[in-house]
Amino acid sequence: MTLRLDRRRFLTGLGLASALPLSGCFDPLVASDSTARNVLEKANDLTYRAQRLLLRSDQLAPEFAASEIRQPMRPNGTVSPQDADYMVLVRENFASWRFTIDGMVERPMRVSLDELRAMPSRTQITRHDCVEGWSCVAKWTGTPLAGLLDQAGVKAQARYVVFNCLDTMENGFLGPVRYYESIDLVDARHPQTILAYGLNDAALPVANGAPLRVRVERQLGYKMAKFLSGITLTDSLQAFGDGSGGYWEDRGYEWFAGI
Ligand SMILES: Nc1nc2c(c(=O)[nH]1)N[C@H]1C(S)=C(S)[C@@H](COP(=O)(O)O)O[C@H]1N2
Ligand SMILES: [Mo]
Repeated sequence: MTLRLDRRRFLTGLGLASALPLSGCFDPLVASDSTARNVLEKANDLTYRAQRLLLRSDQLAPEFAASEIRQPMRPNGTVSPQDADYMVLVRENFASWRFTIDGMVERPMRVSLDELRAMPSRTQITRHDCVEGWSCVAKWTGTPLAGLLDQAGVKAQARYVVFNCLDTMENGFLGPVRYYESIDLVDARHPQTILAYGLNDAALPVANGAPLRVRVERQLGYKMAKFLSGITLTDSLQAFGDGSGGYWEDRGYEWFAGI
């Protein structure tokens, strides 16, 4: 517990990323002073609450014409997980892969890729904006997360969906950890929030997160967890990673990355 807190404090001390919105997907190396950090944290909280007030909860992100699709979708972050269990799944074309829904649900679930493909689907052509400053328009096909949440029955006290991933991030002396992310239930139930298994009319390639990745169209790219193994419903993000709600958030990025 002490170790966890110390790690947390240390990482928070490094958390410059919110001051450098275009700084990209790398560990911030420069320490910021804590006054600046507090101001930034308040600003992030304000951004979140302001956007939640201003954005109707079902307001859609822009969708594009097929002629605007950029081929191929530029991959970023992990593009080829080297985890042994993932490599086995690739070899067998994800036949034994299962998507698990656990935590604060009435009915925990384990679903195969075929079962996900048989559920109601949505296709959308949207723009992916990476914090590094590049964008890419692509066509995504998947099943709305809201439908799965209804099947599992979200308990009243749940506030967040945590996305569990299969790729391990090497991050030096802090040791390897798996990528993870989280969103609130407003975004989880948004009509464009889909668990995508298709990209540009083909099966989702490994580079872009096979067999399944989430699309959260009103936020930045790092929220859109790839290589999913499942989701956990929770009322607190504290027990996951270093407690800030995502791999990059634990390294100083904003939890609410609205665009
Ligand atoms: N599991 C996992 N998900 C991830 C990442 C990652 O490294 N691992 N990178 C994130 C970042 S920073 C971006 S911009 C997008 C990239 O998605 P793409 O490879 O389809 O372009 O995935 C996000 N989701
Ligand atoms: Mo990104």
